Amino acid sequence: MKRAWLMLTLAALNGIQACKHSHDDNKVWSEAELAELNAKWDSEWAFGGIGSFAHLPHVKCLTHPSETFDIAIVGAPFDTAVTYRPGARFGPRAIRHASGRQHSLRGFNPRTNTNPYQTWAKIIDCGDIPITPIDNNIAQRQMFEALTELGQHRTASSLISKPRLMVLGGDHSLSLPALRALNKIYGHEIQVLHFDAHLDTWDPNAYPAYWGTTPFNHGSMFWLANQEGLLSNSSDMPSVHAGLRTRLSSIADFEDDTAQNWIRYSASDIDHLGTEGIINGIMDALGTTNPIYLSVDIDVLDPAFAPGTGTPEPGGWSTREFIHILRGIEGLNIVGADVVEVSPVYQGSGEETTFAAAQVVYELLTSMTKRVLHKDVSQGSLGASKDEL
Ligand SMILES: *[C@@H]1O[C@H](CO)[C@@H](O)[C@H](O)[C@H]1NC(C)=O
Ligand SMILES: [Mn+2]
Repeated sequence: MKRAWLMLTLAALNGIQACKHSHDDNKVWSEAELAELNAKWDSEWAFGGIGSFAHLPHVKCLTHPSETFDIAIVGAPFDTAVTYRPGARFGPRAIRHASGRQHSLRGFNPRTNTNPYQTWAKIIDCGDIPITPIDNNIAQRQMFEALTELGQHRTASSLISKPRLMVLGGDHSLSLPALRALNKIYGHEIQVLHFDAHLDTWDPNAYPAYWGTTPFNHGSMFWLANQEGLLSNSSDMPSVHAGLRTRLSSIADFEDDTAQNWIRYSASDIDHLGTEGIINGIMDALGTTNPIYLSVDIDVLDPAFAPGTGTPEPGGWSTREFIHILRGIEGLNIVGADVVEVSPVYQGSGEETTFAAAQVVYELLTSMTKRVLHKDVSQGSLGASKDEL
């Protein structure tokens, strides 16, 4: 008996000793030990990790109001305002997935000689706005309130006074709550640069309306934005569409669009103006100081390059041509941007659409971070005021 008891006791003691190999709650980890853990385990392969955009740190910023950042990646998985193929609610996840090969350690962009993930700007992935797929009135409020909140977080850098928002859509209607949020944050109307096959300035009242109209949809949000006074009406502060090629109801659609203070570049303008002509036209219209909201509907690309979208239109730009144009407009003062209408279920198994969308985001982040660096160098000051409205 005694012997058995002794053995049990020894076994128990052994057990206690074995426990010593697991973490002691009171252990204080030295800097060196933590550094070693980081060196061993902190890296992520392109195909690994939980799946934030470009492996950036993820914080649920909406529940962490004191989190600081200079650029927030935020998903708006919403697609119940579309008129044709749905599915863009799956866009943010799929774009993040495709962004896996972007990494701060391999993010250097030779066109600017900068790595957008290693500049003055703290870029984080704020996650998704939880948006109801059931009720678009509630959905609009959720997007507006969330983007207003995010756009008022404190910045990490003193180079800018308000953080930039980079929204992953989602259908295109989300640009309206985004513009409302910017209007609330800056207290001023704004200009939009809009890449799209479609105008999206359609007056919802111009259509048969026996059953009533639903102005909040992905083809009328810029019409609503104009009605609400969110966009500038002044002729020296127009907004610009580029990449257009949609069929119209009649030429009156263009007249309505012009009356809403838009300038238009069609997809085929690239054939006679070239990418440089389009770039110059955009820069002449928008300048380098006015705050700009940049909205990229992925259907601006030809369906050969981006079939994963809700309303594809043949005859668009190639991904390479579009990226060249984006690089040419890097001088714009982009205060917010979106990449929308990415509907992964319709893309090919090579995931070309989401790779294109992730690359567009990377180019925009490059331009947003390079611009302030450049301003810093050229003006020799870190003043934020010129960068704001
Ligand atoms: C621009 O014009 C529209 C239509 O007349 C109007 O509703 C809107 O408030 C105007 N915007 C501004 C900023 O004044
Ligand atoms: Mn659109």
